[in-house]
Amino acid sequence: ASALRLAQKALELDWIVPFYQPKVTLGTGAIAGFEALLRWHHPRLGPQPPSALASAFDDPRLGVAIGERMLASVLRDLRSWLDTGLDVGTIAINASASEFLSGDYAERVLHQLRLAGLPASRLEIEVTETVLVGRDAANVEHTLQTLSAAGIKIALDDFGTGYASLTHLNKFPVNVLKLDRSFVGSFEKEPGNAAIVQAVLDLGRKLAITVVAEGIETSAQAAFLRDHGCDLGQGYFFGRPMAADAVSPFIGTWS
Ligand code: G
Ligand code: G
Ligand code: NA
Repeated sequence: ASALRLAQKALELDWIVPFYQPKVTLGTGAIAGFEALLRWHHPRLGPQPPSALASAFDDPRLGVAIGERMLASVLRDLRSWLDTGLDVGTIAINASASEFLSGDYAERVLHQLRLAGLPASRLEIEVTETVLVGRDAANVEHTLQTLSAAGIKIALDDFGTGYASLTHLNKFPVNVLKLDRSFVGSFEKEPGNAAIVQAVLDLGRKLAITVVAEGIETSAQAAFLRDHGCDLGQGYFFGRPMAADAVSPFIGTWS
């Protein structure tokens, strides 16, 4: 209940802001894009992680309202970056289950893109595999196909932590797998996890799906993943989630 009240307040007072975390092409070191991550801006305490709001993501009304606010802010930021000639690559946003299954999610995203005058190819949508499992399959399929046909990339988030995901890779238009950070953080100590990482990378290669490793914190992890054919990396080693106004300076000092 308190998460719902907080979410309501954050929406009313315009406390919801996207932070941006870089994704890096491991082979070249170039910035490939950013993931937008929700922060709520407490007037005294500053930017807060989304955990206190998490149960509001699942609320049919608030989940959709929060997602719409995030998308609008992200598209506004993207518009201003492109207008100033800054190449930020592809921007990924997270869709909660309540948003994704709301029935007209794809149409609303495409509508906002058109209003902002932005090409769909700039946008990637991250969904967890639990969003795709055991629900209204026709609805999921329609939403994925509509987004995909428009040129928006679909990423499967937290890959490897759910179940039944392999069937979804063939059934649905998935462009990106995000290898969960629980594997990335532990493969050096647990050989079993190194094997899982390798298996996911092989799978990605065979299905022509881009693999992003999440939670890279050390240069050794980045090197291992690069040497084993992982396309992209994300994590504190490359950069923490940052406010929109820090993105241009970050890109400026990167190369
Ligand atoms: O940013 P942080 O590391 O604290 O994110 C914690 C969790 O919240 C992650 O699983 C992330 O996917 C989720 N999350 C972050 N931003 C959003 C958002 O805008 N929408 C949804 N649905 N989930 C988000
Ligand atoms: O599941 P998703 O990819 O949306 O999760 C993103 C979450 O992971 C955010 O909360 C973000 O702050 C966090 N995160 C990003 N990079 C790292 C990292 O290198 N280490 C850890 N522990 N968390 C990270
Ligand atoms: Na995500």
